[in-house]
Amino acid sequence: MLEIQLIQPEKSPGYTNNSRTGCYVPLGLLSIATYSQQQFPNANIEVLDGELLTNQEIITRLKQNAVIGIDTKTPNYVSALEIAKAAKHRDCQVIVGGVYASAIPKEIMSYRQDIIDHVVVGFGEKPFVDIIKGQKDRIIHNPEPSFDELPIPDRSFVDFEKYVLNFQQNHSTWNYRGTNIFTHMGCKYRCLFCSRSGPKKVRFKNPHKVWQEVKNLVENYDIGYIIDFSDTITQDMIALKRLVDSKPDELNPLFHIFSTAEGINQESIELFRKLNVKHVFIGVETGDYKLASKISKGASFSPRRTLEAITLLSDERIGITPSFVLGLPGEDKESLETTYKFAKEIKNLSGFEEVFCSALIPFPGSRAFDLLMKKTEKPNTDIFDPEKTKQRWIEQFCDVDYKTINSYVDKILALGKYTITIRRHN
Ligand code: B12
Repeated sequence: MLEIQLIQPEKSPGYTNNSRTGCYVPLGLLSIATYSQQQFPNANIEVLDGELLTNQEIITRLKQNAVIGIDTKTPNYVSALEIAKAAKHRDCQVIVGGVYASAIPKEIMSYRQDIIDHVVVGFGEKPFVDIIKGQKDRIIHNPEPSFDELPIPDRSFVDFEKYVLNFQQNHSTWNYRGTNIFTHMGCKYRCLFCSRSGPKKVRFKNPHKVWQEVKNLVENYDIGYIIDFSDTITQDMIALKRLVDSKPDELNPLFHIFSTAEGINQESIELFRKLNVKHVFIGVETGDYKLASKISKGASFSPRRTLEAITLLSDERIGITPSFVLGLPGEDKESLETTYKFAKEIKNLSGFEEVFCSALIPFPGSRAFDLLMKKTEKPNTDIFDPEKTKQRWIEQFCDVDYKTINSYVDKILALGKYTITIRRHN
């Protein structure tokens, strides 16, 4: 029998958990699992998630001669390699995909051809099935999504209730049964630090299909809070309006969405109200005007514009999750202090509970990574450890040291109750 195991590795050794850990189902893998099951009805398909299992537990469960698909992110790539190696020992076929593999497919293929058979760049559903059917190319590109042809991800491949309970436990004051979906992919902005591998132009899913998925989550899983983990929902107002207009009246879960400050105005606030938006994740990044102008987050991006957007949301009683990136080019002690004061001002204005803050990580695939590689010598490796790359970036681009930046990360995180960061502790 065809055995397929789809895996999100545990974060690499030393990378810590945060308030999001174990709360959200691995949707990309669920989508690949659902499509593969449709194509191979007799296959035995399993999804193993390193947000709930240790890498060791995952390795113990690997089957002999299975097809193994591994999702890669920069902070889990070392763990991904550990799994790939163990899978090869069991004569498995090993396929990797996800944001990290999509950014450096050639490096991966040249350093890991002994343990990795194929790298998929972009959307994985069809290429994964093609490989099982015999496609021989080692690197396969699929940059455009095929939302209309793909089935709705089937949540029964995972222990869905476990994620919902973790979400409740990790966000105790919200007391919602929450889960994640996505409505679109791709982003028109080119933020310095972003490495999301989506299509160049934003693509929204068919709104009726989105509501069908939401209906299923509300009616069959008793979900009351939906986190749309897409890129930025206000970047195409026509598509957003279409989504809102096709919402069935009787379907009213709360929504958590992502938006840039630029996209928040009276028109979008009106749509948020109709959508029942409870929280907006908003990239504040910095309180410093000069640094803000260097990020490429839209022509109007500035701390003033951000404050206007948050004021509009707060007046409407819509909560926010602000996100800060410290260590922008030219960052110094003074700009860090300015950003910290700005974060406190935002706290007073909005009373936020959830906050994201990290030192800038030049993820492969981001402009920051390219800038760093241009300035220093590109190491001969396929492993770009986030913490090390972060330190090299700070040395090259900032006028303040790593330790001081981290102390400000901690100060900003301390303003929130639910905190999200990416850092390795040794
Ligand atoms: C939701 C989310 C999470 C959730 C759920 C994770 C999940 N697997 O779905 C949670 C909160 C748990 C999470 C955790 C982390 N995340 Co996260 N996450 C996201 C987010 C916002 C959306 C992902 C999503 O659902 N996309 C929709 C689905 C359908 O697409 P997809 O997952 O990308 O999968 C498609 C393709 O990538 C590809 N694919 C993926 N895997 C595979 C595997 C194979 C074999 C194949 C063939 C193809 C393939 O095919 C899929 C279907 O088309 C993205 C940002 C974004 N907008 O993409 C960040 C993002 C992917 N996460 C990121 C990071 C850093 C993390 C953490 C390390 C953070 C942390 N310290 O906790 C952890 C790592 C957890 C782990 N154990 O590996 C970064 C990755 C940056 C990078 N280049 O490495 C991103 C890009 C956000 C960012 N900072 O910009 N994340």
